Amino acid sequence: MFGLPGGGSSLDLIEAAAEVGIGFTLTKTENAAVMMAGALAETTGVPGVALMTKGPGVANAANGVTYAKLDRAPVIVITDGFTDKQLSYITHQVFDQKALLQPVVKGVTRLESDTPAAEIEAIILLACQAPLGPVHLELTGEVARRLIDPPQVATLASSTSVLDHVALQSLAQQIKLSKKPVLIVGLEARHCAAEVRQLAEHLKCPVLQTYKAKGVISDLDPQVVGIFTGGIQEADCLAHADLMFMVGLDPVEMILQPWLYNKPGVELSNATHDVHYIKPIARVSRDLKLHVLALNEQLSGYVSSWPVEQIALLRQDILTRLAYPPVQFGVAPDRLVQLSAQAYAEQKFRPRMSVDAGAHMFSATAFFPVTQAGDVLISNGLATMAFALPAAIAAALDEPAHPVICFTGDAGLMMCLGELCTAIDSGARIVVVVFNDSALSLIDIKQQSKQLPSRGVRWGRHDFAKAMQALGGQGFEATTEAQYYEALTQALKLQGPSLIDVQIDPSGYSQQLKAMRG
Ligand SMILES: Cc1ncc(C[n+]2csc(CCOP(=O)(O)OP(=O)(O)O)c2C)c(N)n1
Repeated sequence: MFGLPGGGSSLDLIEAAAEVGIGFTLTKTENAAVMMAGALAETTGVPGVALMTKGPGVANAANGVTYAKLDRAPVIVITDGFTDKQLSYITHQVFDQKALLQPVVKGVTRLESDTPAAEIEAIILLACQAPLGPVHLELTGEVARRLIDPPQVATLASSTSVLDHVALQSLAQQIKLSKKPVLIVGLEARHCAAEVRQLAEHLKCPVLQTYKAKGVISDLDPQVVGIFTGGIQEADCLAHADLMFMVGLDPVEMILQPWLYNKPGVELSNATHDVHYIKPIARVSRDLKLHVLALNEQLSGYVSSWPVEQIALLRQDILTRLAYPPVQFGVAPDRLVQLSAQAYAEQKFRPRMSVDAGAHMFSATAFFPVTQAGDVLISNGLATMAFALPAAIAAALDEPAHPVICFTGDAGLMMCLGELCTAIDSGARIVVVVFNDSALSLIDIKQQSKQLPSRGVRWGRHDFAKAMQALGGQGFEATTEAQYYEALTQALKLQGPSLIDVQIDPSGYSQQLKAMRG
């Protein structure tokens, strides 16, 4: 459980959780608490819990809850509330909390019925139905302290899976007819990675994965060509294909631009979405894992006709195009990320990363290979800043043996700087790597491309290494590749958190953006 308690139901909940062995991590903002609960849910598949006070606590959590909605994270958001009696005389901190969160939660409940255990069960099930997302539990102190008969043993009734034979057969048929399919893997596939890996092995075709799906099929696998965003970077690969085969892809994962590809598609997913870029010629929209398993059987004997060398060339070509141009000072973002991957390999750590919103994200997602599903934490659906640090902390606390590298811009870090204290207090094994370019670079390059004067997007240099040291953590500074590698090598040996402030020359970002999105 993550959160920032108030005086109502929060304290009772923390106490009750402790009694059954559920730990509580105190965060510095409610926004970060929901992000941490969501990040944990994204990596483990188990719903996360975030708790907070009423009024300002709820209002401050709204961005985090919106992340959980658009990034498909099942989170139980427990807020304090007012009783009807209190509402008859109190106006201080009062607003319609349920209405504030209503557009971004899948449901709300107050545990006021005679069967609160059933209410809890129903709300958790709702969070775990595709598309996964947050639910709101508004709990007054009075209701939290209510004594009830012990509930029957809660059994979360999972819905029974049913194979859609007809639709699956028509989908398999389309694949068998195609010579050069491309497998496009999306976020839902993180929870059936083994089955999707088997599928890729059958098809022997190029694989594109969304940011969140990176690692479903290991980036070290030669079939993995790169990232799928709906941008220009994957266009070459798709130009040579005759079928787009989308597995677990959620349209929320694609960038804000019209669909570029004039190719037929087939789709396997857990949920349908009212707004989508493409109308597949064959589709199954439920029980992804079951259908991937069944499809694997149907496809035995089928192999695509992609030459291995062509796949390798496509992969190399994307990396070449995304390379950062030469820098005038500091460290180039792509080199920074490549050196990070090298240090992980050298120390034999499983590569795990979180990344924030901003221009630094281009290199972080392209040049840091991961090998397991869930090892890239990124807010993509909402694409909110101030996500990478809380997400890294949650993932590190869950699996302390493998440090998490947190790639963040300086603005994104400043938006959640207090969470460095959470990392220090909780001993989270993370390395925060600050791409320090003293600018909102992603916005700066848009301003430049409009040929506007530089206004409102830059600031003086802040020293985040010293800030980390002042807070009681380990802070390093790097202005060269050698300094960075040395600092990271030391940082990865620590059992707790550290931060490396790296000087970045942002002049190459616009070229990289063009290579990615067109
Ligand atoms: C909460 C939030 N506010 C604003 C934005 C819009 N936005 C996206 S990236 C960005 C700039 C980020 O700057 P920084 O963290 O320094 O990263 P850089 O682009 O410099 O790599 C902004 C303002 C956002 N995505 N999320």
